[in-house]
Amino acid sequence: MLKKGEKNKNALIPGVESYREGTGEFSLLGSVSLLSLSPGLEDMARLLAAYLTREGVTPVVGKGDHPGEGPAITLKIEGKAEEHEMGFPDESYHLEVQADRIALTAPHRAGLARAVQTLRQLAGTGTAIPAAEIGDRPRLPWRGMHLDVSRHFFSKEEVLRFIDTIALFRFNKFHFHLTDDQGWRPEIKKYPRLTEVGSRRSGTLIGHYSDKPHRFEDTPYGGFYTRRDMEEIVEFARVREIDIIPEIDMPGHMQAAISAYPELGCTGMTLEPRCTWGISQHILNPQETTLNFMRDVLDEIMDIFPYTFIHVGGDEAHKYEWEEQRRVQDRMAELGLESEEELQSWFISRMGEHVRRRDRRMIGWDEILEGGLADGAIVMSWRSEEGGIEAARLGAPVINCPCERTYFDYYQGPKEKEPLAIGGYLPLEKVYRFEPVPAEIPDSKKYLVMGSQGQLWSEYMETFDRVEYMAFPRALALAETLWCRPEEKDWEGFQDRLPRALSLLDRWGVNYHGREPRRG
Ligand code: TNX
Repeated sequence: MLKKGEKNKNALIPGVESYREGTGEFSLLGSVSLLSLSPGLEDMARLLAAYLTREGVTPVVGKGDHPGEGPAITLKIEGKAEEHEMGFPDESYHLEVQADRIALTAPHRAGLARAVQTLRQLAGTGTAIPAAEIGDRPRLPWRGMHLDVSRHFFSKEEVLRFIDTIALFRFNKFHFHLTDDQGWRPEIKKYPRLTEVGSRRSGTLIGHYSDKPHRFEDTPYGGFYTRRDMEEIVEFARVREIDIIPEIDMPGHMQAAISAYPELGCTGMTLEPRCTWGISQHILNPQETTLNFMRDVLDEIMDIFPYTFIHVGGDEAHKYEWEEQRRVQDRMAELGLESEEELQSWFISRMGEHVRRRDRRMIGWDEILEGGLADGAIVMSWRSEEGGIEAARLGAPVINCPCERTYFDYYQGPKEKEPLAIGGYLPLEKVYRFEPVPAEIPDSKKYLVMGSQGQLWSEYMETFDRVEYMAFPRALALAETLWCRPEEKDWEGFQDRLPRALSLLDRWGVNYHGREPRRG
């Protein structure tokens, strides 16, 4: 990691742990052979080849244990992977650039995937890469970005593009917020009405939710992902060693599903997917048929998304309907539960058991602590850091993503100069200075904090261009905060490196805050 005052020659974001300058440079003009020296790396070699082609290099992809004449780039699994106490793969890597060779080595594919992205950054800044030796590894294993595709829908192509952009900054988790009151996005074969009815709303709020009276744009709005789309997204992320965390938000935030299948709700009322923002008061009923329905949904989701972590939401569930409905009160009595919070906790616990049966782990927003934390659950602390501190005290793993530091739907500049956003104020420096492991957690429990992630709630992000505008460069600050150890972080150095990183975004056609308007 380059220290303050150094020239930040490599301009990498996140900064790397060690960088030693060599002599000479590897030219990016002309042809280069690209060799995978270990089995099973062909996909990664092809990915790197595609990146380099964009930089004007002509890569010839091959296999074998020994590069021939001429410049070559090699990929190899090498060394003993370190065991992580939470079971995450070793993401360390080594990258050596010489005049006619670039060697990428890592003990695990995950590290090699990070090395590929570091090389993608190095290649994107000129016609040659200066000789150097890089040794690198992340501080924290959970470095994520979240995207809400319910409030506004983003196409498969846009989602792929987003994953490819966050990969560039060595993120390794993509939290896919697939369902909410305003639209159900994943196709579920067993329950086709979820997308037939639940993916389309009749209109959308104009302006801010707090502007009264509410005005609506009456054009129907919708979109969903077919199973094939989701499989393609999974494959795209797999090559880049990014895990996708699908979220099916329950028992609140379910108005779109209840619109499609009214029997899931408490009142039997005919509903439509919600056209405005804010929180719906409609909630799932806690009958066994509803639980089975959700188990079926989770089964299909787990068939599509092969990763360990499954998110079941649990946030902001208004419990009025539970309080008012005789049927629900009877159910509570039958289950021996004393409060609606306990009922929510019971509901979430049933989902947790289901997920565990398939050897997966359940994540929920911090509200899942209320009424008792489900066994084995992981807590995503968003309202503040308190939920995370409490969860760690209970011995539960934590993703620490408090809104005041990680909500990229907040304003990033003076309100008068920015396009409409939800509110709040989260400038770049405040993201950079975020310490993801709360000091209040005793040292012996700090390992439970797996990391953090940036949230992109899309109420006020009508287009994908706006998503990128809100995400970048704040995601770069977060990436460095999660990758580098606190003593390696350096706000001035980060700012020096930023223009080069932004020029990479320009090269890849990614929008960001502070970008010069496109000409012509
Ligand atoms: C709270 S964060 C929500 C979302 C909203 C967001 C807006 C969380 C778990 N729930 O439903 O989109 O605030 O910032």
